[in-house]
Amino acid sequence: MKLRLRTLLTATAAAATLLAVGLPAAHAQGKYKDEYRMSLVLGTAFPWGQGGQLWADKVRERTNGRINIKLYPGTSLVQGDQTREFSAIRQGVIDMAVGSTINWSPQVKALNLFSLPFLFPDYAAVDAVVQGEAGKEIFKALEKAGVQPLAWGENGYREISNSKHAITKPEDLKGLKIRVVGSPLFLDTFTALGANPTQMSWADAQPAMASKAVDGQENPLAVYQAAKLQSVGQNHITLWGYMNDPLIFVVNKDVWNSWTPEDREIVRQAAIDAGREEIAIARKGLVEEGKPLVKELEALGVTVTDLNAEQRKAFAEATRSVYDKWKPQIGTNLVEMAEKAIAARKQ
Ligand code: X2X
Repeated sequence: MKLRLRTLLTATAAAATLLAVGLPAAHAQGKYKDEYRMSLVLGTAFPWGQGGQLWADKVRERTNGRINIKLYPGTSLVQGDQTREFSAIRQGVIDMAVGSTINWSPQVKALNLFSLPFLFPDYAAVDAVVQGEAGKEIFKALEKAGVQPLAWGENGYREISNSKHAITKPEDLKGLKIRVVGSPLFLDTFTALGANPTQMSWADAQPAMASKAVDGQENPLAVYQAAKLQSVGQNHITLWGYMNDPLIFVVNKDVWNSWTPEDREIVRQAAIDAGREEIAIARKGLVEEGKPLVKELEALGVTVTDLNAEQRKAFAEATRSVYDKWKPQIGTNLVEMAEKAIAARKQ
């Protein structure tokens, strides 16, 4: 009897061990949802939204429909409030997103790196940072903040436009009411330039331009073109390349953990592929000889001022105090990592 009980106990323990080994994976991989909600600020008329669509299509195709993603542009899952998007991803109101570093920078300090005025002289500098060590550090910061980062995309170099006059020197910005995204670094930059910055969401920005409640804004030329900002009086654009706004493909942590390792790998690779394609779309018309996109905007009657190196330097000098103030807040190590990658870039 004693022996039989022991045998039984041993067998039970063995079964329990087997279960325990098998269970974590089974537990972690929960039920798949019928639909996953992807948040975006800009829809498929823009490179940003096209990046989201490419990602969703590749995932659906490569998982044979196991993972079905629906796009929610206009940050509609957070009622258009871009700066609340990151918290909503973390909390699971949003399953996944292709988001701007600017919009998430209030929650993830490291993301302010990209808003440091005049850090990125050219696209090679952007690539050296996001695809290098600094990019990996930023992904670690995002993971620590509670989301799963997968790949980089790009909104683009943010150029300034306004309805009043051509801007060639910092003094030209004096007193201009400029709409900026809800991130404190932008208030510092535009205040340093003598402008009058005002924070509002993208949804509010367009009516504000139309009613002349604001004089200007800053966004990539591809955004200007698709949003037809010439039709809300933004007739002057200055190419100053003061910052580049990358996009990041992310997934909510619980959603990520609910997928099998194979599906996670499919979603990650699809994000990397979609990101690469999206970056090419975002740069289209700006990297070819003669910048065809600039020509297209000029053909609409828009004045495009391309700053020369010396003019650009005047803006960089006028905002140097902002760079110096924010460097320790972002993390001196991270900023120096980026500066070194930029200095060592292949051009
Ligand atoms: O609001 C903007 O300016 C936009 C669309 O570029 C971002 O979401 C950062």
